[in-house]
Amino acid sequence: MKLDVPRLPRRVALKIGAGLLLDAAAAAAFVSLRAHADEGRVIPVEARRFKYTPSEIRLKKGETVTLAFTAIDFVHGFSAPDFGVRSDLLPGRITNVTITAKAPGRYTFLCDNFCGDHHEDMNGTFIVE
Ligand SMILES: [Cu+2]
Repeated sequence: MKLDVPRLPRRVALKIGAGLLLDAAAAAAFVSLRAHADEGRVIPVEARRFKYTPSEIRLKKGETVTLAFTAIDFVHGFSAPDFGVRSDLLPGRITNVTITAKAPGRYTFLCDNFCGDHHEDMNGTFIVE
């Protein structure tokens, strides 16, 4: 007995395949947008000997933000002890650090990679309101 398996014409099969791929791409884009939205607004911060710009960053209580660091002249560090985060900031790339401002107050962040004579002056403040 011959099994009669229906076969889709090749062009239709290709179209269905492409459609599934597009759906997968759309779903992936949606997921990455969602992930991005959860990381809050993006605040660009430049790190160079011996300062961060901006050095004062205002946040709202409960706000989650992503700090997008660009190191200009050295592998600076970023350490925010009150937020339990630190990162190396490599020149030539953007380093993203996401933090959540839990309680109002002033919190210091600082460079924790020795970067020269005024390294200890390289710091900044989060002001959470
Ligand atoms: Cu530094």
